Amino acid sequence: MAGFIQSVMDHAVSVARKAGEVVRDALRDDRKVMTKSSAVDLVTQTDEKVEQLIIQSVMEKFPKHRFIGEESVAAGESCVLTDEPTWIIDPIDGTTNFVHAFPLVAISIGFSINKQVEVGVVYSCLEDKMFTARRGKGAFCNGQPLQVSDQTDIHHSIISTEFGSNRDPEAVDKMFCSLRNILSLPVHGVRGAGTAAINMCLVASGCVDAYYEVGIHVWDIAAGSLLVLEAGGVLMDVDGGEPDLLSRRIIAANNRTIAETLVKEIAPFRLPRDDSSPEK
Ligand code: LIP
Repeated sequence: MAGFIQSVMDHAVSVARKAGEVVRDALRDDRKVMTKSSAVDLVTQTDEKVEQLIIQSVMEKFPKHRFIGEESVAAGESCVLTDEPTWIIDPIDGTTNFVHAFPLVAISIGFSINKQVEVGVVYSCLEDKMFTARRGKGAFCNGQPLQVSDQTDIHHSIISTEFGSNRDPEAVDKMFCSLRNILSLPVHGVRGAGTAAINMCLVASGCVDAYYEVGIHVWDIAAGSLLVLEAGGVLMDVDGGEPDLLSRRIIAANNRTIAETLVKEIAPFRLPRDDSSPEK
């Protein structure tokens, strides 16, 4: 099993690096921007091209494995996580950043068996930072070990979050209520990388003490969730319960003290789960 997991990790790193070259090349071209669920939920042909590159490459080596890919789901494929070996892919995490040439763009590849993430790879391709984790084997950036911060005082912390593409007035009110509550604690600062995966890498790296978001999808956070855990951090639902990668809500923190403090300040709202059947 260990050899198999390592071969998955090696392949994920190799294909993420190839995908990063495609993304960097595409930045030099005009990017045809399309929209999905709303006028601010962006997708480009590069997102679709990179996802197909990754899926085709994996299928050649692991023909029986399953996939959950952001753009495949957007095209109508189901988003159901089974016990089968499954690659959970966000071809470009930070698509809005990519469209605007904002320099934080990641390829995020998680791999799960029995619904547990065993490998996480996040390639911040404009920084050339390869974040990797295998369950039980630690988390690394370009081969250097990662460790979350040891901060336990929320008043001395930096928190990251994103506002996503949801512009529903009630959702926006909840997001800003959470932000106001957290800023007023006070905290040292709030940041947003524009990509869930890189926000989680920053937690794993110890330079952000916690990241939370309501609205993300499993492909945004599968790889980053393992990076945070393997760097010594914790995952929690925004209501303090057990984390659920398909629930569209997450807190990824350096420790439970910081996470539980955020739970008290976040105004949660519910969204259809990633694996909920589309309304008829
Ligand atoms: C993005 C996430 C981010 C969220 C954005 C978007 P994408 O992923 O990384 O956390 O706020 O709405 O979902 O769409 O760039 O792959």
